[in-house]
Amino acid sequence: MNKIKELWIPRNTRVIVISDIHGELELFKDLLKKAALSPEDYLIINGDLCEKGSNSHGVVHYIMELSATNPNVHVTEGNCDTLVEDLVEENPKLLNYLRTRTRSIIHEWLDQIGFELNEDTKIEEVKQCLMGPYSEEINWLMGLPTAIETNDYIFVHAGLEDVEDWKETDRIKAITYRSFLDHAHTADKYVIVGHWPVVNYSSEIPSHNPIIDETRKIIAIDGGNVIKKTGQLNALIIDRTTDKDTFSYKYTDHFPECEVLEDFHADPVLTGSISYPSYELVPIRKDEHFTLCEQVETIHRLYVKNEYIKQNENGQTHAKNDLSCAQINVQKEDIVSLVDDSCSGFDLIKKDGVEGWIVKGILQKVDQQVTGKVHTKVTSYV
Ligand SMILES: [Mn+2]
Repeated sequence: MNKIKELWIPRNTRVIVISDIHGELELFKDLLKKAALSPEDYLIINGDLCEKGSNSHGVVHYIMELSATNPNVHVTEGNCDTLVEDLVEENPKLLNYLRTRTRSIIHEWLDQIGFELNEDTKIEEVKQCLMGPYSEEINWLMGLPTAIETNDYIFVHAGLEDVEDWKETDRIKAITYRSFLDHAHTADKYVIVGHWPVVNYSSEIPSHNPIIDETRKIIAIDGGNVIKKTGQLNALIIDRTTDKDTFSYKYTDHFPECEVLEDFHADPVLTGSISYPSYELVPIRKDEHFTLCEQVETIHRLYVKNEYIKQNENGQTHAKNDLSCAQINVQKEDIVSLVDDSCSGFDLIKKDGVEGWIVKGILQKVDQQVTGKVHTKVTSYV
């Protein structure tokens, strides 16, 4: 890759890292409030600002503003942000992409200028009508670095190749690498990536929280926002004190918050999760609320919530979705997010980014205005 930006980040400062915003402007703004971003903090946006969510243009604009007005805001490119390159290079494949995806920054731009795509539209026409009004955004996106190297960290959207000099990593691989935590790299610094939802790495109770792997020197932060039904937008917070760095995180999602009214003790037999693409199941025993199943691909035995099991026309049994098969402990006065209260006997919740079932009837919705879900005072950005 040849677009590597060098950056020196001093000690006694905070670094906030957010990736994979995917057009979710309101979640992003809420997250900056939750992380209490101040102008002295460094803010790194680690790729995939646009596509898949409802307001890609809004996110790109907001971050362009932030980086123009604060020298501590830095952005890397993600695979979804390179779409504008296909436009500029008049790649006809972009039209196929636009015909199958409804949510794209290109669709938003075309809507804004009242241009309708039809079967005869040529890529040259699309380019011609967008380059005038949106040249500033297009040039900004195309100028983003692939990686940012600081004194202690490397920020890159998806990963690095395991080659002698990490800077030789192929640019496309750097922004599309799958499952980077299962690989290795040769850099002598922590590599911080997004792109691959961390819940895909969960083996027991599914968690959407950042994973810090001290041995491999990798931090994976993609909470699966937009991509996973139960995902979230994560902010990794690096506190740089005089002698060491410590890590913490905050997240936002679209689920309503509830207060727990009494303790619930999870049945430890109910653990594990189902995730794409291992949906095929063989039912063994059906109980009132859960069915003991064998997951065909992994031969794991899992208790799957009855409402999430379906049969296809060939009589095969499948899970409907990615899903937690775990129960989790909660205590009176915990604040949790309610993911699904439509099933019998149990509600699906997230507690501190971890997803599982608790018995029905012990949650009370929190009035978010009154309790001040987002209570942190923010100084300059939002
Ligand atoms: Mn990506």
